[in-house]
Amino acid sequence: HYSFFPGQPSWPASNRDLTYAFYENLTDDEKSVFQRAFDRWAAVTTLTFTPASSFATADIKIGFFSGDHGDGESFDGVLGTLAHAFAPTAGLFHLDAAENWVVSGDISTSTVSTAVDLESVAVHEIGHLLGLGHSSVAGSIMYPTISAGTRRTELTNDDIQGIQKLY
Ligand code: TQI
Ligand code: ZN
Ligand code: ZN
Repeated sequence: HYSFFPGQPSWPASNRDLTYAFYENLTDDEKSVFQRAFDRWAAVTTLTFTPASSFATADIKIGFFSGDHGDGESFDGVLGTLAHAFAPTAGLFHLDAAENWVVSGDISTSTVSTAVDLESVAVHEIGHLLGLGHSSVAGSIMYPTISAGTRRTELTNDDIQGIQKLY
């Protein structure tokens, strides 16, 4: 079953058209992975996600960081922690720059044993950004573990029921 953060924080009804921006320049392929991940949640809620006109005013800030990057949650190199995102309305989504991120193409044919599918992680972390905690339903987007080398990007009924309680 789905869960929420303590106190069930969510984005307020006055701000359901959320904007996002990146700490650094990303390739168009990378940017489209994040937009696709946002679109999956937008499809089942009243939320919208649009690139921000300026970084400073963005609701959601996304970037790649290494090791200790100043928020008390250090990254740990290849595998282990892949990414983290904070509960609403912090809007911070950080990815471990040390991972062998698969941006496009088929992770199941990757020859890199430590490959991690960027879109799968993005869909999961956006769930956290929007207020979902972990789910006990194996195979759901918000299940806390994923098998290495797999892709998991489709919301399940459990993810949809959870997010629709919030939005
Ligand atoms: N990062 C953890 C996660 O996002 C960080 C974390 C642990 C966390 N407990 C939390 C974040 C509670 C919010 C609330 O779950 S991770 C997966 C999965 C990670 C793991 O790097 O371990 C995915 C990131 F589910 F596949 F194991 C993304 Cl998809
Ligand atoms: Zn961080
Ligand atoms: Zn998680």
